[in-house]
Amino acid sequence: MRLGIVAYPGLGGSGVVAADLAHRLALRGHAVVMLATRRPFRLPENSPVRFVQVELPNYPVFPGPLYTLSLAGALRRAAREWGLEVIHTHYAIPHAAAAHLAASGAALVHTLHGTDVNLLGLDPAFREVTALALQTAAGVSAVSHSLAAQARVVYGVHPVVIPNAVDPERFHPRPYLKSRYVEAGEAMLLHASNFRPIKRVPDIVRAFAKVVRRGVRARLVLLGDGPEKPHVERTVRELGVERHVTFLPPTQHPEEVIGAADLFLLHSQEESFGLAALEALASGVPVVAARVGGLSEVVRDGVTGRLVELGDVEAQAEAITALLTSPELPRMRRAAREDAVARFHPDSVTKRYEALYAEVLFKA
Ligand code: GMT
Repeated sequence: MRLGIVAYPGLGGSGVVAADLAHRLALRGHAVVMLATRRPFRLPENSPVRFVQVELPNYPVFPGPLYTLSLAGALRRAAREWGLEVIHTHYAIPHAAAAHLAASGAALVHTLHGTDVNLLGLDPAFREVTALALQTAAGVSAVSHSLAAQARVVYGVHPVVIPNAVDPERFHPRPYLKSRYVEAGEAMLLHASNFRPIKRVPDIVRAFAKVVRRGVRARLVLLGDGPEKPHVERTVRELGVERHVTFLPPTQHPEEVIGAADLFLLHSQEESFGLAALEALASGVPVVAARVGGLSEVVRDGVTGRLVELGDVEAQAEAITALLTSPELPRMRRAAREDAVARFHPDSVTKRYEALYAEVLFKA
């Protein structure tokens, strides 16, 4: 097939999912063009995917760069030049509307990722036009059942659920790297994200401080960067746990940090899927997280991790302490990896997207 894939190129999960998918599809023999404002950081240098840069021309008469319009133009040109049969966008706002506007003749498939439904999708500035684009598309998918249910309410569409995938060859246990990050005898607790307010990273620091106060020897490694980082640093200082916390900048090789951890922590306000949690599970690292959105579809409570109520920092601290001291931890680590590999293997997920493309082309 000749496929065009659209995504945000940054650190966000939707861009990672799109770039990984584009690369796997190209390796399976499809002609794949990826369109974004810059080369997605997760697209390998030697990838057979062709990259087309979406320019952002700005003129004094505009209130700002017109991303939607330039993307629509780039899609129309790419569809003509490469004979695209399917255009597949990741993150609906504004990608679904831009693809609709391009009227390129390719079948349109849109994958919903999270805040494009339950946050920005609620904004009257975006909702109606995005709903129109989704309702008239050939196919819509969502990364979890929880998000699909929200999309039915917000946009009046019935997405097929295709979960995100994790590469088990890349994300696997790496306990031999633990000494890079923590001292001997310390447990390594990891959180990785883009430090946006929705991630509630200060709550993770609060739970961690309670764990330390219980006398557990542990280090919290915070991997990533984003707007909330100053707030997180302040919380670390206020709780007096500076000596026990390490900040790491974003890396091209998160697998080397994730695979070394003992537990992965999340306390997001909303999480349609939780790609980082899945990467942890595949790395044999159980997850302790707030029970929100699609996380209960990724983490099996009591089997591959523990889920606590949102905002219950005390319960999260208790769950962390109990797991670190439990003889069950090695069994949970094995279960985490086995479950991630069995349910979220890239081969099966890629085949599900191929089946969706085949279905929309058949209907066209
Ligand atoms: O929706 C967002 O907030 C951004 C998006 C992204 O681009 O990172 O994240 C969402 O998509 C990821 C990939 O499908 C999911 O793993 C994240 O759970 C989801 N984020 C939220 O729902 C907050």
